[in-house]
Amino acid sequence: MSNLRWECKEGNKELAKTIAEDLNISLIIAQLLTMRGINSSSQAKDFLEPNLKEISSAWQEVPSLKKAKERIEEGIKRKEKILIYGDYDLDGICGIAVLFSALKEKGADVSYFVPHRLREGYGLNKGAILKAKKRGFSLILTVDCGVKDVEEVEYAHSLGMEVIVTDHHLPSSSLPPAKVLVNPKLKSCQFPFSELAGVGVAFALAQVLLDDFREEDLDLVALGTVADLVPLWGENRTLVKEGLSWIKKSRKKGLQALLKVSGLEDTPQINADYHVAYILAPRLNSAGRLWNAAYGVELLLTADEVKAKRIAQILDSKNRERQDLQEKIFKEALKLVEEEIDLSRERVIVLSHPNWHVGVIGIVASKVLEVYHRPTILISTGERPFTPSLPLVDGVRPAGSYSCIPVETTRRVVSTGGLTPIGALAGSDPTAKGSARSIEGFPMFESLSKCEDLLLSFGGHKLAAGLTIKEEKIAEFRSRINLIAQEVLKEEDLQPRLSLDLEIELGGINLKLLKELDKLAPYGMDNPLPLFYSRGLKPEGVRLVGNEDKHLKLRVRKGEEEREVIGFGMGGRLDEVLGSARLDLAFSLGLNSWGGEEIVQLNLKDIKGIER
Ligand SMILES: [Mn+2]
Repeated sequence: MSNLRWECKEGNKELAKTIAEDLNISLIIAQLLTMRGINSSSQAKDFLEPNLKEISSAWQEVPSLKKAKERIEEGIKRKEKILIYGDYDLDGICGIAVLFSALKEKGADVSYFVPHRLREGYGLNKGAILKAKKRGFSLILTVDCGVKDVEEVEYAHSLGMEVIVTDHHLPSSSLPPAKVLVNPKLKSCQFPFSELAGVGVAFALAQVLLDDFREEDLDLVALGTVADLVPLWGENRTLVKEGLSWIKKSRKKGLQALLKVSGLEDTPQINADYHVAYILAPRLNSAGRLWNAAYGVELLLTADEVKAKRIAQILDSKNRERQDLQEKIFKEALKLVEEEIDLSRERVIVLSHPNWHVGVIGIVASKVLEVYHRPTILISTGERPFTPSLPLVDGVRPAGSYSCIPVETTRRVVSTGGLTPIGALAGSDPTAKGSARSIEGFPMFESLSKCEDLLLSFGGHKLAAGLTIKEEKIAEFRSRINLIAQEVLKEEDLQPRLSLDLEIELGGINLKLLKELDKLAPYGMDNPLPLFYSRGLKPEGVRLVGNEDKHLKLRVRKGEEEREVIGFGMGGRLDEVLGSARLDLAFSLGLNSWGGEEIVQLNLKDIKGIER
């Protein structure tokens, strides 16, 4: 039985009619546009026909970008050693790669550095800055981080270095005293669009720096922007739409190798919501999660085919390792919920466990949230396994990076295994690290703010956040955040919902519609894949297909019309379908091509059966 509450939107039919007539598009497309916040024909036109040229000329006029360019050019002239200091997630590593190759092209003496996710954590840190100073760097250029690192930027200054911060995160009340601050979220920076990802900001700087719009680097902009879950609107949509088409024709050896190892070599067009989000991004991110993100950067930069192939293979196997680890922690978490949590009393799930891998607890928290549909916070305590940032693995060494292990730790090899000859290091740490995911109705960052006195640090936004806490404070934190939830969260907030766009009759579902829908892609944050529903359908030819009968396949009929339906991973709902005389289905539309024939297929999202 479906426990999802279907929420059907209305859209603005009058407006949709006008837009459809003005732009000569179908009413369905126009309706979907109004549901995505479009409220005029000209907005609809901008959305459907993104314009790269406009973006690039607008960036040339951004004062902070011009200032950054001046400082970098000065550094190149003076033969300064420049360090690009970026974040370890995909947004960060794509941004590093874009700026690194731009600076190389300008003839700069440039290296890059990515902090170790588990040992050093997010953002600038003093240990790494000191190492950079000792190695003779005098200019640090951040990517996707730095806007909150007031103390660290001051520290760099005290050592006689200068910092250019490029970031897209929301600044706190005090800004770092950087030489130049480039952040579209800052009004003073005068960006035309405030929602760029870190790689978008890096790309903007690169093109101002080079006086050239390097379209071939839009492949990296697309990857980072989609993975960072920024809204796929405005400039982001334009960059991603163009960038996706560059991924397949990329001349970057690393991307070619990654496509091959991911089985996407023969896919004609890479899409955002599946190929990037579920196949490419997790592989590229696995380096930073379980290993060292510098290898991700290296893959994106290398011109060496053999090396590219090798790193791509390692990332692929790291990704599998990550999946196994994630699965193991997920099972442990579900067991803990059953044993320790009274769901009728506690609306926020707070679990802690020693040795949970901090690189994956965020993903597991979202999976637990999906099961119970309530805010979930997973905390790893005590000795945590982490992999070292050794610069040489399997004969591959990131050439443009410099290795930096700022914090001396007592090392103890606790396990070996996997493809690479590295064991996990363990250092005991009194600080427990947590990852939080939330639902609509419980703004996580705000709620954590109310627990500030119990936390060592926290950061994030409405739906996702990270925190550190002393182990002995966890119990108190758990009861406090649940008290907050008692006030804030309503019973109905805990009911999982499925947000649907439009009701459609089977007769309206055809290849022409599918082609038209393509105009709305790329799908992602704030521009979801359109979901439809149809009512009173008669099921026919119901069967299970695929590995372990995982998937549900059937035909549905209403009157003269009949369509194919596939429910990926919905094999468990077989009895429900068999026991129903009529079905209401929620679905997206996809293409199924076999034997040279193309048909539209309904990709099932949910079923509501009407019993026999
Ligand atoms: Mn980012």
